[in-house]
Amino acid sequence: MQTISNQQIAEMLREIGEYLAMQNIPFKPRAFEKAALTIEGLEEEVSEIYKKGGGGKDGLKALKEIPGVGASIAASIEEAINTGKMKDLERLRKSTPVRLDELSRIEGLGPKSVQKLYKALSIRNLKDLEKAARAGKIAALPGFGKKTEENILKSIGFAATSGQRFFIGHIMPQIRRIEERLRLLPESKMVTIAGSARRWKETVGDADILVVSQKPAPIMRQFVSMPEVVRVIAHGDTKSSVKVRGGLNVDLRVVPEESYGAALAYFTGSKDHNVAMRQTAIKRGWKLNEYGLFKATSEKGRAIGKEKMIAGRTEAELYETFGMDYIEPELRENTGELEAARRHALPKLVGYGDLQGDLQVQTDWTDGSDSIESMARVAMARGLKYIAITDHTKRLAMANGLDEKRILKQMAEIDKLNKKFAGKIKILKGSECDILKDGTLDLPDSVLSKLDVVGASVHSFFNLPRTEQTKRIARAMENPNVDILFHPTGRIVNKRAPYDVDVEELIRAAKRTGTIMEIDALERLDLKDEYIRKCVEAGVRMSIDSDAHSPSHYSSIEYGIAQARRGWAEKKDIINSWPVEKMLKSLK
Ligand code: DGT
Ligand code: CA
Ligand code: CA
Ligand code: ZN
Repeated sequence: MQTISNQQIAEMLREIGEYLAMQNIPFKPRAFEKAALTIEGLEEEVSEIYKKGGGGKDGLKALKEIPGVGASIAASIEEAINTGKMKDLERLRKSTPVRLDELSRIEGLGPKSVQKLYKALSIRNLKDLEKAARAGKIAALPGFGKKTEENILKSIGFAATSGQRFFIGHIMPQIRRIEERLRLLPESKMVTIAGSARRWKETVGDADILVVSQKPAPIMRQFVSMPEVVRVIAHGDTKSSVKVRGGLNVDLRVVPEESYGAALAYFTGSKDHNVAMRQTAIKRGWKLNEYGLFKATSEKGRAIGKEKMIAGRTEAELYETFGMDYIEPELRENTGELEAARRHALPKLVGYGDLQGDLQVQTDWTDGSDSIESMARVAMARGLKYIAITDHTKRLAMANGLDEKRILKQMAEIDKLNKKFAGKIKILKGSECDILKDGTLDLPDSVLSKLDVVGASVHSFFNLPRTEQTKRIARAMENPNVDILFHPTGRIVNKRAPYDVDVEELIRAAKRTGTIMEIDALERLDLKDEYIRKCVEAGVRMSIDSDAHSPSHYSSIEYGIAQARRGWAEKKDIINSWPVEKMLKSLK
């Protein structure tokens, strides 16, 4: 049986939903989108859920227990697990000769505009689209215009340059499964993910895995014959390389235990960090490589051509021999971490278990999949002490955004739930309030002032000129009711470039106004690491939020924390690592 990833299943479901939306079928598209949202965030593989359920009829039943998955979607998922395909999707693809998977990656092109483009200009794929845009044909279409055409061309450029690397949030589960597979082999003594994935870089080019073993041959054999392997690129004695389903390349190295630390340091990188470490070694007359740290031995001051290994069994030992503190992988980018380690001045990074709350959570009051209560229960089960319910506001009509009346109703419901959950989890009243074009907000201050946590965010006018965009957002931050600037730059990793904005000016505005800057973990990683570090340096505080639209999305928190660590953030910088009272007091 092939193993199909959650991501692949989610993409298929989403594509079906988009085809249905193109045909103007009501409600159903939303159901597919919701199921896709849930599945891509699940920690357990759907194929495992099916298998564990017993496959067949019982497996199908297990699938139906996944929230948002009804009988017909479950049947499609079962098909995908068994055959790698969904008949409904194949049929839709055939009957609509448009490459929706390609075209809907272009920012601003929804299923309906794709259909218009097909009818008017016979645009079927990205190539057609680019040609038409370059010829100025799209600008001439009613409802499109010059601006849209420019954006399409910009977006095509972005898609072309960002396609080759994998978003860490999508690829990490697959890398971990391979790691787990290798760990189960009796010949492997230790297994560690290295490379950019260990550094939690936002995108990963290929996966690097290190195994300690005295018997590399059987490990190599089993590695190249894993079920997910689609191509063996190299099969050596201690080094192999494969391509797995979904397109990721995985490099495996087997090393002896005495070189483990040196090998891990080397293959963790980054390359720039390694080069700087090696130069430090050379300055001291040592030699550093993936086998260890060596010193030339001498007799009576003359080198005798032999080298003595002085460190390399563990990374800690390696850094210690250099007189440095241990450098966490997230910091190894040669951006000052070596000096800081020498001066014993490295930050004490916020830890993966340090978050007590989540300040951006959506529910079925708007475009989330689940009720406030079930989002709270799942948060509780994950060990969170508080969450802020931050549904969208009315300008986002597509997401059924809340107006004044509905948000007041929601607040009353939260009061009720808080009585029920007293002492277990605190539900905060919040909002993800739209920032309008002029920097004013989508809800009146009289309502915002009643909430515990107000996040403000940009969901429109992405293409304002830089100074105007910056002013607009800064104006929203000046509002005394705005506590957090949600996803400050609007980017989505690998999918959407940030809007043109002066982030340093926003950081200054945050400092001046006491606004918290968000690290939005779900798909966005916005702020990104370099801006997080600027916030840390400026003394601007941040929150790390899941932006969950379904319970499974809480798992994104891990990637948000990783990004914060890459930005040198400590607990003191992250307000939702604090107890709820202290966190609330720190808001405006
Ligand atoms: P990626 O795969 O592009 O996301 O980034 P990495 O960092 O995983 O890079 P990769 O897979 O090419 O190599 C893994 C590690 O091996 C890298 O982080 C550092 C080390 N490495 C690779 N090539 C070199 C090199 O030419 N010099 C040094 N010093 N280290 C290297
Ligand atoms: Ca790599
Ligand atoms: Ca590699
Ligand atoms: Zn949003």
